[in-house]
Amino acid sequence: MSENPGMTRRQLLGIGGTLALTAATGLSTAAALSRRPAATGAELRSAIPLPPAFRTPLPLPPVLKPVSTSGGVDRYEVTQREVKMEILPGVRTPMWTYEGTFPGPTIEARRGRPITVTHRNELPVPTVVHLHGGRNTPTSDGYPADLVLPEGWPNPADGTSAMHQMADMSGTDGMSAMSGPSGMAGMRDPRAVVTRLTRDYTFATDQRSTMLWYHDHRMDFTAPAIWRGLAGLHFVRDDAEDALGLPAGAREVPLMIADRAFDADGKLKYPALDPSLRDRPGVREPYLAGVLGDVILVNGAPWPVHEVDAARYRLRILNASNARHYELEAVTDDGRRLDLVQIGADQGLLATPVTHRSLPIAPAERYDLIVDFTDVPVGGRVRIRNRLGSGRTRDVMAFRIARKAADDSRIPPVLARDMPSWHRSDAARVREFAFRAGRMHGRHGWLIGGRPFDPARTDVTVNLGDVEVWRLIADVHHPVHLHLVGFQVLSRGGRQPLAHDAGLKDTIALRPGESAEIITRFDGYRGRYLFHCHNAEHEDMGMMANLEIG
Ligand SMILES: [Cu+2]
Repeated sequence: MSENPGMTRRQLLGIGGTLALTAATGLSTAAALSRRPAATGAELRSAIPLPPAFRTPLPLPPVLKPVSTSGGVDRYEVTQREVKMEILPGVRTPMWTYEGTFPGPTIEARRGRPITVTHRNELPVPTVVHLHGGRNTPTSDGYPADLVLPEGWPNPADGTSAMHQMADMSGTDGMSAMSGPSGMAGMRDPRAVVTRLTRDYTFATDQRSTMLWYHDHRMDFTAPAIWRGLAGLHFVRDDAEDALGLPAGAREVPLMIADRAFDADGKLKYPALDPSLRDRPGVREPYLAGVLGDVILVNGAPWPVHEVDAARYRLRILNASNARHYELEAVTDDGRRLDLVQIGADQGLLATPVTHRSLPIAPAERYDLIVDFTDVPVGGRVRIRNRLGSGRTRDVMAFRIARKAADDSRIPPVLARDMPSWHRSDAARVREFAFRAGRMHGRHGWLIGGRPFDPARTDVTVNLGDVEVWRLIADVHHPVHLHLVGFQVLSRGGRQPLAHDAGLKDTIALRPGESAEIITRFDGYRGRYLFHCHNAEHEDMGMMANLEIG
């Protein structure tokens, strides 16, 4: 909210605010867009002294080693557990982690080589892992009701086998999930597959090379679980990409950007209605539109600094924030903006590079960028700044140019030749979905097509192999994510897509009052998938729908 001092909460929520006004008075889209707020959400303020920027070294997440590699399948094990981590210098912060780190360990997969990841839940609540952007079977897609129960969590249906249908959880601590205030937590989902302690996720790795990320996707509690640390990177690589000659090794740097806020005792702040995250989902007012933090973390460090050669670097950027949008730019000490040469989007390499001066990035979006530090003087600095931030959230991180060095990397004019060419005329049908605030079970909610998420209801059925055009309409910022498929942006606001819409995407950032069209072919697997808003608070408050591929 600090970013929009003139905006009231009602306006940010789009209830009785600018967008309702737009509808009532027929204001043009252009007028609505001209008063577009920079953010949707409210900012928490840390209650602990914050460190200066650009002092903490950038951590690089450890790469996970397989426990076995037999039969052409690499097998990994990840234990989800609570640890105390030093995120702010000298401060201990309890986090929920994959393997004791935040971000979780990076998985490096090769195209064509399937992997199995066995997750073990030693956290106090049920979890479920989704590989965002992965093309996987429904059983390994991390459906929000496919829970892995921790030890001691009441068995939802006593007397059934280890893999069983989800039943209501009434009788747990006097708070039944069936009667949770959102009314969603315990809705019967006859298709849910619940396990205890562990679950194997098998990833086909039959997809374009790109950077994916894995994170918790538990129904109603995704936002606080990611906030507490349940997120990690997952690369898919292939020979064609290796042959391009892009910056590699130490000159390829993953950057997971996420905002957080800290309490006086070092704990993460989060406005959960139930801080134990056991029973009652949701956040307090005024955070219903999204939770923003006042500390910008990159790879889990506050406003870090990274030493680099005066050479080209490949930056693999993920916005893992719950609700915060960034518009990134790279600025030298003398105020010069370096080109951001985009070579890839959410779902892999672009056909050809696209050069930007700044790049907007919404929650869950990824960019694959080349930044050239060659002409920056040794000893100089390049700051990554957020043009949408204010005060300290304007800074993200910095690179310090440490030395001159040889550079044999290149940016080929053609990056990929396997881009799909879907045309509007290929579409079997056109669908329209409105992403809007509304009422859900007597409370504030976020709705798709006027309805809150119900796992037992099939919202959309598409035929395997069909091309469809989807028109998505937003009231406030909604980064809309489709599971299973990548898509292309056909139009935005009735016009040509923007420069940063290039390539294959799995998340599109709708801006307030905006509509956009996407096109995709629903291929891969049959079964139940999802599409939802990736503002994680919106997702938890109903903005999700079932996508049945039949
Ligand atoms: Cu949303």
